[in-house]
Amino acid sequence: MAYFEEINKIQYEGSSSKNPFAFKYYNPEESINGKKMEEILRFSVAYWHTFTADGTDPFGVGTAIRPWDHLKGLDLAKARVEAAFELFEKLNVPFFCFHDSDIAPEADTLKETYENLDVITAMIKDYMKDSKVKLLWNTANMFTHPRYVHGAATSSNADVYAFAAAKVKKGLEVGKELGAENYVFWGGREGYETLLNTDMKLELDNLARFFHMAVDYAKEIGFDGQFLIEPKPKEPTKHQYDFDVATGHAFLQNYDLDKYFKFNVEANHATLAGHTFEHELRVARINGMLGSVDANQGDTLIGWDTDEFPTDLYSTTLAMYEVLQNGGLGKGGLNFDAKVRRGSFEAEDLFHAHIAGMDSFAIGLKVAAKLLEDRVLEDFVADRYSSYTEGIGLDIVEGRTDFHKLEEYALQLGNIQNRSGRQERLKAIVNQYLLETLSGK
Ligand code: XLS
Ligand code: CA
Ligand code: CA
Repeated sequence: MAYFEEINKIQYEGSSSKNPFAFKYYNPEESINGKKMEEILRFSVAYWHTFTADGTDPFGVGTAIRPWDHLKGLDLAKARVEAAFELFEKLNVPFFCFHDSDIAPEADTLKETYENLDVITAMIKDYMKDSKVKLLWNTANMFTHPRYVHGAATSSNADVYAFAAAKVKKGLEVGKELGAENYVFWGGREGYETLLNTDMKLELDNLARFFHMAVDYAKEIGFDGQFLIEPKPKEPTKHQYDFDVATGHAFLQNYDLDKYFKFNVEANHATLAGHTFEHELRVARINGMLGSVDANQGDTLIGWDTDEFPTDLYSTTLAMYEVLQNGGLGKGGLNFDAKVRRGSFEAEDLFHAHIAGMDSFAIGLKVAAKLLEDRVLEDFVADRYSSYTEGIGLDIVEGRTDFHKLEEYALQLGNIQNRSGRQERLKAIVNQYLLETLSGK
């Protein structure tokens, strides 16, 4: 059965196309620096936003109209798998991601929940056999059910901790079964509301123990996916332990976990942490910790995690600049952790949204590749720091100085001369590259 009958396979038609169901910039076969666009961008559909969510927001019930609305329980779960593979094929997206509870209903007991998961995992595995679509990552939902009221791996209740461990154990088994390239930990309830009732040290120690046990179990069963932590500063918890990449990195280093993990960086979580998307990507990249990306965007006028489809070309350009400088994303990808707006409630909006996101990242990729090819920012930055390539600067970076030598040098300095940072000029150049790419030059 087809769920999106009216919609045919989305093709690349070029920037002059007026067809709403066509890519204008995303051309999977196009070669950028000797690699196919498709291989660099590694797009992924987020199962929860596209097949499970219904448009509910903190003030209103769902608005989405979906062809599977009349179904319930496992029948509903199965219909979603069918619809998902239809959408993946039609959009020509190579990856998808899910939480355990997105694909199969949670039952009253853990054992029954496992049984539901087994049924749907087998079905997904079957669909994957006839498709080139792969699982970018899976994860465990350890935030929706009331048992996680005080957290999961940081809960004050050891029974909850054990339950969460069982969920992740099963998740790794499912990931292995489906050949997941990564496994994600996002700690939405791993944090605290007030220090008055919180043993922060015990919670952090327990979280680290949890991660070590996950690493051990992955080794035990031969799961070779990459482990990713997804930082977020707040929402739903007031203070989340994986606040941002820098905080998460310090945690991983503290507990001797940094060799087993990388980061899944989400644009909207960067915004909530008071950073730009490119800042978070840069911090991950320069520390060798950039694993994967949740490609969405936030809204500075709404204070929560709006998970919008990415359409800001400036942001996709600067993001792809980091990705290219990273030498690509390896096992990671660009996962659209993004939802259609509540007012975009028709099924075809799911296609418009993904097309917009894919085209926006394709443009970002092209502009970033051109900027890098012409060494626009590289040459400027290299020149800006040229004082470290000779004289006292070279002595500093090569470790030949101490405070005595630097003082001696400083005392004989006359008037210190600085040079302009040229921020406005650089922004104008980025705009020029963007507009040239858009006009097909
Ligand atoms: C929520 C997070 C979540 C993770 C996966 O804000 O983005 O969806 O990506 O649990
Ligand atoms: Ca996310
Ligand atoms: Ca989010």
